[in-house]
Amino acid sequence: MAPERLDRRLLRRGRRALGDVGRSGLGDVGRSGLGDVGWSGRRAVPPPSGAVSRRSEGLRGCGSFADVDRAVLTINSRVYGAWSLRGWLLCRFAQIDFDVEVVPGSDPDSRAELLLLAPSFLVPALHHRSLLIWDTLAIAEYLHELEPGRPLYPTDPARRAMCRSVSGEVHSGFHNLVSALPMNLRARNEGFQLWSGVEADVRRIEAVWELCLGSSGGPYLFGAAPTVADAMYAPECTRFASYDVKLGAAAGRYVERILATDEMREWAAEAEQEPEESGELGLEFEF
Ligand SMILES: N[C@@H](CCC(=O)N[C@@H](CS)C(=O)NCC(=O)O)C(=O)O
Repeated sequence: MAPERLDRRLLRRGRRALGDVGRSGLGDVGRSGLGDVGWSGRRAVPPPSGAVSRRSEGLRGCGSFADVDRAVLTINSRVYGAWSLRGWLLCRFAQIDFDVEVVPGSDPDSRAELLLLAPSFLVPALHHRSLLIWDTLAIAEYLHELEPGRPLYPTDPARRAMCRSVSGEVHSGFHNLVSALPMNLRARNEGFQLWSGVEADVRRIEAVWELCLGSSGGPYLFGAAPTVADAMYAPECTRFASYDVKLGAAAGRYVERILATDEMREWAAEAEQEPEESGELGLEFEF
């Protein structure tokens, strides 16, 4: 979209959204004009009573959001969004009450607007109380510290350190796997050929799982309850199933177990309802 067209849209939306902000009781309205615009275009209309309102300036500072009790997790796609899935699982595993807002990554208008409003915008992002928390591991740490229904890390310090280590590996690595096998819950690629770089990532993931399951006894990576590590590796389970990746017995059982959890079934069922149009990007990128 041409920048000037986008500017005009934002100005129009800004004028409408300023009214919304007033209605939602945020106060301190209109200081910076566009800086106070509602977060996504879909919030340009007055939100229903009790709905969440946000301000884009909050993305540059954690404390300037409407104070809401019920958290809102922003994701981009249930079919293609590996990071979205991780963030959603963390919220489910932590047993918090939350709503989901989907901002489709394939819609050029909404992408352009999000980037213009907040260049660092990434999903998942969790809005809870007056905070916006982005980056999946930051969300994990936040939820863990919240002392929710269920702790997200093992209680034993040594096992907690290991859980953080293997979760960090997903966060910073497996680039070959991510680019060659994008998460796509609609894909079924029988006999998919892996190149050696992907093969190395797959074998490393298998080794991590075997180590964790061997020392914890399973069924989850760190024992009886799911932790951050299970959320981080869940998209890899879907990839291995989608791309027909051959695994050893323990890793294969782990994939089946994760895909059969209530949480993954619920996610997959909702993914089936997702409109087809977000497909283009999913073929090439993980998002
Ligand atoms: N390290 C980030 C990765 C998040 C990420 O890359 N998110 C993608 C989509 S899943 C994103 O928002 N990309 C920017 C964009 O699509 O505009 C995290 O842990 O949350």
